[in-house]
Parts: sequence; C-alpha cells; structure tokens
Amino acid sequence: MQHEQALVGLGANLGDAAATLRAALLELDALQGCSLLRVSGLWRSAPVDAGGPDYCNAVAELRCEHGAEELLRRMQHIESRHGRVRPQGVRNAPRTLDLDLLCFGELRLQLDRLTLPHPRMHERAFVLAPLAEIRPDWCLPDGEAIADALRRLREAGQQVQRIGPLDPRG
Ligand code: PH2
Ligand code: MG
Ligand code: MG
Repeated sequence: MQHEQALVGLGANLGDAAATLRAALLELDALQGCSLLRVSGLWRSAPVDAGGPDYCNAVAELRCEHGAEELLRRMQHIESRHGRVRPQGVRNAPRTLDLDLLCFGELRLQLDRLTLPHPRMHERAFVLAPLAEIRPDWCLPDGEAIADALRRLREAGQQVQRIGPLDPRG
C-alpha cells in the first residue's frame, strides 16, 4: 500500500492541554490507515500572535495511507471531538486542540484550506523545537538546517520550554 510520512503540529491552551494532546495522539494512531511513528516531548510557550493562556505544543510523525486532504478532514474531526470551536472574526482564538498538517511527504500544495508545507512553521519556535527532537535532519524549504532556524528564532526572543515527555504509548 502506498503511504506518505506526515508531520503534524499539536497545540492547546484551554483545559487540560497535556491530557488533550495525549488523547489526540492516540486518536491519530487509531485512524484507519494511519500510524504514529515518532512523538516529540511536551513544550510550553507564550501565545504567538494570539492571546490567552500559555500553549502546550508537540509534533508527531505519522505514516498515512490517505491523501493530505483526507488526513486534514480526519484531523478536524478529532479537533471537534475535543470541543474545538472557531469563534467568528477572532483570529487565533484560544483553543482546546489545534492539529496542523505541517508537511505531507514532499507534497507542495496551495489550497484555501491547506498550504503545504505549512507557510509559517519556519517562523515558530513552538513548532521547530519539538520537530528538531524527532527530525534533527530536517531542513526548511530554503535549505536552512532546523538547528540554525531555531537558534535564529530564540535569538529573536521566542522562548519555548520542554516540560516533559508526551508519548502516550509509553
Ligand atoms: N498557535 C497559534 C497561534 N499562536 N502560539 C503558541 N505558543 N503555540 C501555538 O500552538 C499557537 C500560538 C495558531 O494556531
Ligand atoms: Mg495552529
Ligand atoms: Mg490549525
């Protein structure tokens, strides 16, 4: 069966964020045709371009037999099951669960609802710090190494703190 490796960013800043991220990882692993390959630790950071409580973030690598849009649809179901609401007219509202498709193999895509690779991931330490744990070999679309990008973002003042392990599979 043909498959792709997908990178998924997880975030939450309402409710028991760490418990929600663990539950969401198990639900991603349980999706038919998908399995969890690697899971980063749990990271905490202040909201970027947003308000509300601090965020918990993580990144996971999945093996997926579906297309990118189908995976996105399934990820949105998981968000909804965890009480994700999208208040009209509020950009980056606090959320119980955010699942973002960061990369899907080498696929480049530009749709209204999905751009791949994620257009802002390289500007966000809360994505690159957990990603660097599971994919230290990863490079940005312009060829910059992930460790260099992370150093640049930290020097620019973005702070992210690893607060513990996350992988719910033990
Ligand atoms: N997600 C956002 C906006 N800002 N800030 C942090 N620290 N973590 C996030 O996951 C995050 C954010 C929009 O999805
Ligand atoms: Mg997001
Ligand atoms: Mg999102």
